[in-house]
Amino acid sequence: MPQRISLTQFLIGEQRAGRISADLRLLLEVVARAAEAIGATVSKGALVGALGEAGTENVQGEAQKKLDVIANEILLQANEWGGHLAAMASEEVETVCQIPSDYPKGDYLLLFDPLDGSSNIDVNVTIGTIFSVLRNPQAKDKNPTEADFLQPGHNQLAAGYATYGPSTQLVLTVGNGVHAFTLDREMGGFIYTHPFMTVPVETREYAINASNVRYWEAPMQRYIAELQQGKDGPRGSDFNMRWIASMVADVHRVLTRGGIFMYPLDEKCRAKGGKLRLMYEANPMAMLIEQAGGAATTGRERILDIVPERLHQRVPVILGSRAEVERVTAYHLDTDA
Ligand code: AHM
Ligand code: MG
Repeated sequence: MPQRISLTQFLIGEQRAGRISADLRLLLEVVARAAEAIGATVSKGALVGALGEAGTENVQGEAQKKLDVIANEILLQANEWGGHLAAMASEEVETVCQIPSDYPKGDYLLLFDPLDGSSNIDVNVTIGTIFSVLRNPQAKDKNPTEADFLQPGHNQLAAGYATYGPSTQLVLTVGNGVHAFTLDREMGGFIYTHPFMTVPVETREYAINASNVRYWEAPMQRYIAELQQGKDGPRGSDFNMRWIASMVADVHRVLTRGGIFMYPLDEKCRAKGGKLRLMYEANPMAMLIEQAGGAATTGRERILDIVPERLHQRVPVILGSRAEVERVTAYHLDTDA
């Protein structure tokens, strides 16, 4: 039998290679343990009363599901006492989540979407947790402010997600490729199963919520119309479409077998800047995709170069196989010119 490498062993290797500090290793272990706990609750579902509405709204005016609230609590509680974090930020919380004063503070800022794909919770379809790690630019004795979080995505020290699907997987980058780990539900703990994941440059598969077609901008309408014409159109080839409506699950497919994932700007979300959130959805996914050899843009600029203005800022997202992302970007730049 091949030797099983645990997440802990992998992270110790990264630490010995000088790619992560001891505190960042602890942080990633704690996030993994929180994901394990969230995954356990997700898999029990109705048995533990975890499905359905929470009856509350988050800061973005979205109705919260019970699992949004549970996952957020698990992540906050798991990460507040270890001494590795300066502060946290969550999709479910309006402003910075400070470390309680009884605990020591560390050098890192952790951002997360505790439960991504909320619309899929009650229908037993894959959902996940997305996270991003930044360095705290402030002195340790100060409480970080929102401004300390507003760093471009290329500053991320680590990024990843967990998927709660047929198996629970943790997908991670610390800037040296993308690595995935599968949870051993019986023995406990994540096992290293997918080293150096790569996104093929070419693809014949795309993911977009096509019900928004009439709200898209012209370059996006042109791109999708060409794909839909398949063999008979200018691309001369048939394309396949998938849309799970859980970004984690759609991006996981792109990381596994290639593809292009798009939540572009449209007339419905223009006032907000887009649908997906920059700091805890777009940035970590963009870092993963770039680390796997793919590309990630808004259609007009590289996602990782955006200087954030707000914690909950939204952006258009186009990511995946490089050749297709470059084509979509070229269509946008053509139209703008
Ligand atoms: P959420 O974080 O509240 O679940 O929202 C983000 C999700 C993404 O996972 C997914 O790509 C998108 O929203 C789906 O949107 P739509 O329902 O418009 O297709
Ligand atoms: Mg989300």
